Amino acid sequence: MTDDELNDALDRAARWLRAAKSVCVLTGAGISAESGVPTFRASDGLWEGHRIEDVASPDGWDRNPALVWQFYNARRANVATVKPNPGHFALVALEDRFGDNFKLVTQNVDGLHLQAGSRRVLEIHGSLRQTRCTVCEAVANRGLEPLGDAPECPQCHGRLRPHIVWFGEGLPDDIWMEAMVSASECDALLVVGTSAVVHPAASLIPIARRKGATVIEVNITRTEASAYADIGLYGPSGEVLPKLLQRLE
Ligand code: BV8
Repeated sequence: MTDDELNDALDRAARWLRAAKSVCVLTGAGISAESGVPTFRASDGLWEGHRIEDVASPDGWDRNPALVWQFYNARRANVATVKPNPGHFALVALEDRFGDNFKLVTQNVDGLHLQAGSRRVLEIHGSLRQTRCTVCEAVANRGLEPLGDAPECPQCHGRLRPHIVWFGEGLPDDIWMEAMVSASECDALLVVGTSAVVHPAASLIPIARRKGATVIEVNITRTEASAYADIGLYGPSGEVLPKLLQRLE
């Protein structure tokens, strides 16, 4: 996208956002790329030669729970070394502008939105910081401390698993319902750094569009979401989102 095309698209996006009463944002791995968190696409969906669906799934867990913990401990260790980037902070400023008429729905489990200061956040796929006991179901926030590849529940000594939604698992009903309500009631939906391939998260885009929301895509390339986008802002979100907020201010 040329600078002129981007500037024109930024002007149009800012106009829509100024007219909007409520805003919903859907983010994916791309918003954390500039912080140093690998995306799923970038690794061709592979981790150490394993298809991510194989380590991030109930079957993978049943087959080899230690391997699954190695996968998540590697990501926890990576996230412990990174910081939110200007893209995350721009969304904090957007939230300040819309207050309770704002919701940030993220597919990311890295916790960088909360770390940046976002408050109205729905982590629909869970968080790397949380564990769940496979026996007593206790959910605990363990931060990013190293956990080893067979951590036990401090209460019942049951085996702990990451409190994360794996492929083949349903999203928590309450969080998913809140996400669908936000997408169906917003005037503008920002779709940032997602390939929009994974469901049901990707279905929030046509839901918002069908309800008349303006869809604004921010990505370094076109995606499955582009067909629903009224405006495409193609560039790194860490550069494009601050420019969008500047235009709003
Ligand atoms: C379920 C947690 C049933 C784990 C994740 C309908 C159609 C097709 C398939 C399905 C369907 N319904 C269900 C399925 C199956 C499956 C699915 O969607 N498969 C896909 C692969 C086709 N869905 C499920 O299994 C879901 N569960 O259906 O259960 C059920 C229902 C009820 C009751 C019981 C059971 C669960 C899905 C959630 C799985 N968990 N994460 C973990 O993280 O380890 S999904 C995980 O992958 C992420 O959270 C995220 O959602 C997804 C990755 O997508 P992105 O975040 O978009 O990342 P990606 O790398 O793909 O793209 C990055 C983008 O950023 C790119 O576009 C790139 O261009 C851009 N980018 C890069 N750099 C930048 C940038 N953009 C801007 N700036 C930059 N600098």
